[in-house]
Amino acid sequence: MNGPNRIVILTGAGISAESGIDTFRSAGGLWEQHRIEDVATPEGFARDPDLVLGFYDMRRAALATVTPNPAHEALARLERAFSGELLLVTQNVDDLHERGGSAQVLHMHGELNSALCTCCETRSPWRATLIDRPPCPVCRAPGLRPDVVWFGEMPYQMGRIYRALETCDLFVSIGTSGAVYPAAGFVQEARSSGARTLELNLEPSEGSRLFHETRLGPASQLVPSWVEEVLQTGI
Ligand code: BJW
Repeated sequence: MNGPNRIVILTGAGISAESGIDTFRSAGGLWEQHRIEDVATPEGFARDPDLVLGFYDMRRAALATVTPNPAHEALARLERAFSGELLLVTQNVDDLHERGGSAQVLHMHGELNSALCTCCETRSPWRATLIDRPPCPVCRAPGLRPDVVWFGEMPYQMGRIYRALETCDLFVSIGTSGAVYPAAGFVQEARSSGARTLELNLEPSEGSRLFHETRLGPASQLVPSWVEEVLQTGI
């Protein structure tokens, strides 16, 4: 194959928008209905835990009612058929990549279906509500919080992500506004390592000018056609 041997793909809320999950920064998005500093910071959680636990319980319940779209399914096809190395990094806390068929997904901002114990720091698979203060399955303390990364906290597995960015041939960013670091800086990391960079998004993101190529449109159309391109021509 002539094409890239190593691909890093970063996804954001835009890839799940057509499944019916609100993005953060669009009109009618999550941050229009909730103040970021109230629901997505450790300080907000300390101030009003019921508000934050209720917000994530509501989103976890909503997640069970939606299904993956053709963009998630196309990335799963790519994972199965691509002969090189592929790292799929998502900022999303939903599980639509997994339900769409992807076996290896790195959730850098955590997962809705996981709880983090503030007492023993164990991460446990979680489908139920948290607002009723259930005990941690490991230490039994009633100190569970959503296992998600809030502003001011360190995203998961950054070492592994930066190592992959240093050696990738192609970096593809899908459905993210480029407003939140460190993910917004991945394109520059990849470029400085010599990778080609491609953005697939509904509209130009904050970092569009940093990409070699930007394709605009809905993820459910752009992603399947890009995947076919890679599998047929190797790019
Ligand atoms: C479609 C579409 C369709 C729509 N098809 N596309 C000043 C400068 C630089 C950095 C900082 C700074 N001050 C503070 C910071 C750091 C801070 C930060 O970035 N702040 C910014 C506000 C500037 N970052 C942090 O604190 C992070 N931690 C950190 O930096 O630790 C230190 C560190 C140091 C060195 C290395 C590493 C770390 C933590 C950030 C945590 C973010 N958490 C959230 C919440 C997660 C839990 C939850 O879901 O509630 O993560 S915030 C929220 O934003 C969520 C998302 O993952 C993230 C990104 O959003 P995303 O996915 O881009 O969504 P949108 O809505 O913004 O965009 C959607 C896009 O899709 C749009 O472009 C649409 O057009 C498009 N779209 N429909 C295709 N159908």
